[in-house]
Amino acid sequence: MTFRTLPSGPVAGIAAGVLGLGIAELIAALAGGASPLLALGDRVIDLTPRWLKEAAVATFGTADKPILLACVALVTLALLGVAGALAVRRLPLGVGMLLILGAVDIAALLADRSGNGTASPATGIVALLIGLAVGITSLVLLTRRLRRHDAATTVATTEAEAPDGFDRRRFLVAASAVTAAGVASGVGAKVVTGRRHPATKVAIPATVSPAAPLPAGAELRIDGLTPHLTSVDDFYRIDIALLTPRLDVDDYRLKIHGLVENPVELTYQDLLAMPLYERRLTICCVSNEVGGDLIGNATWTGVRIRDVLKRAGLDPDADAVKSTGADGITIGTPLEALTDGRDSLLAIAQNGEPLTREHGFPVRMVVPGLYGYVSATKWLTELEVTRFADFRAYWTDRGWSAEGPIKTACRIDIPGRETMPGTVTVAGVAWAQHRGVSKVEVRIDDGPWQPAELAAEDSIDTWRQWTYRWDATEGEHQVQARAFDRSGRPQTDAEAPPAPDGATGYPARTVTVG
Ligand SMILES: Nc1nc2c(c(=O)[nH]1)N[C@H]1C(S)=C(S)[C@@H](COP(=O)(O)O)O[C@H]1N2
Ligand SMILES: [Mo]
Repeated sequence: MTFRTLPSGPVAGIAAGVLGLGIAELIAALAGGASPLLALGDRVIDLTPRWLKEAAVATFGTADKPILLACVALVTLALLGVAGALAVRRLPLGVGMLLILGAVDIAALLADRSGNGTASPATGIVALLIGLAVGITSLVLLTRRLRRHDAATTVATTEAEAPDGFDRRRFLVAASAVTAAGVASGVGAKVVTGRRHPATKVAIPATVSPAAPLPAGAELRIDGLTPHLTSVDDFYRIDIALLTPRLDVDDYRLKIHGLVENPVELTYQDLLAMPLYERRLTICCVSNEVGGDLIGNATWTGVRIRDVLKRAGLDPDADAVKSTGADGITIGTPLEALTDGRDSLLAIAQNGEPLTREHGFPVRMVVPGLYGYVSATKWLTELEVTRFADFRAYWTDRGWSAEGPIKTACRIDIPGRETMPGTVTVAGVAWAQHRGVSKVEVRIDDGPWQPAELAAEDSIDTWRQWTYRWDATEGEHQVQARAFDRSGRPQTDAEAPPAPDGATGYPARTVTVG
């Protein structure tokens, strides 16, 4: 089917819809409203069942969001096409369909969690209503001649079937112009939002407590082995933000409220003026599969969360902190993990540089020993001191455990699936955050478990490299590993998926030697 033979009804529907959406986006952007399109995308993310989300992440990795947006766009275009086809037959049907699509988007805007920090859902709804009016008007006008002769030809779709007085060329010119105007408005909206949030340069003041120097022997420098420190570029990224929030340090506010003696509001400057601590911490995603790479170790600089909570004064009844990110996420963290003396930080820098937007600029939480979904809130805007019994967080609402201590685990980095016979270096990383790794063992096929050599311990809050010399003989072999924490407990061999509180099982690799 070429453009010339495209059925006119759907073409009219799509053109009118694109213009309506483009206008809605542009008005929302100019007036500081929430984006109707992104609200829809957010809603789809939030309503996606867990199994489908896991399958999507497994298949597409971190490209899951662009792919989701493309799917939402395709489905929307298809529905607009149907609206156009209906409008040719009976106008009220086509208009009704646009109204239904508009209502769905209004519902999404009302439920919107993101608003990208500052955007107003109400303004987004007004923008959408104006866009809807423009879209309906365009649909009426574009299909007018197609409908006028409806009686003569029941379904006017292609040129051959077109009614008298219908100039297909003129129609296509009009439809293209309408579509182009819609696309131009959408591009304009993007430019406006980009302008409003210029990247801000910030300088990180000196810390009162720099990270301890890395012990000699903590970095084994083995080819193919994960480095002890993860660069920001290589650091995994997981979040529900369709559009990475852009927060401005000049109007940044962190609210601390709830079960406190006096609620506090801190600016970015207030945070910078507090004592800054620098620590290496390994953070990990609960969705990490056995052997997976959703884990990274960085140097974080920030304010201690307990110092901030002390300013507000804690109510003894509290047992949790519910934190909120500008993408609308809510995360529940045991109060104990924030006050028991471990290095829980409101981080402002990663590896010595201000946080990148992807990793939570300007302020995020990092908590030793807890999976990210219960502790590592990025784009942090709010800390509510509360009780676990009194709230549900984003992920706990979706079936994940309310508490998420990181499970003892390890990963085999090398060798790959094929190697030469002889002495082969087996190596990887092991972690048991806030308990510490005391031992890693390796097993070849059904042989005995053998101790691996451990790199020097950086701290109990970071992962630890390990290595093992294997006399590999020709053939196919299975290499397995397991880690022990400082209490002497090995990681469990019971295989479990990531949901609801972290995957378990020994990492294993089949290696062909020859
Ligand atoms: N605002 C916000 N913070 C968030 C999330 C999120 O979706 N939104 N995801 C959490 C999860 S599940 C993890 S594993 C870590 C990942 O942090 P990173 O992307 O910097 O590696 O961020 C946590 N903080
Ligand atoms: Mo995560």
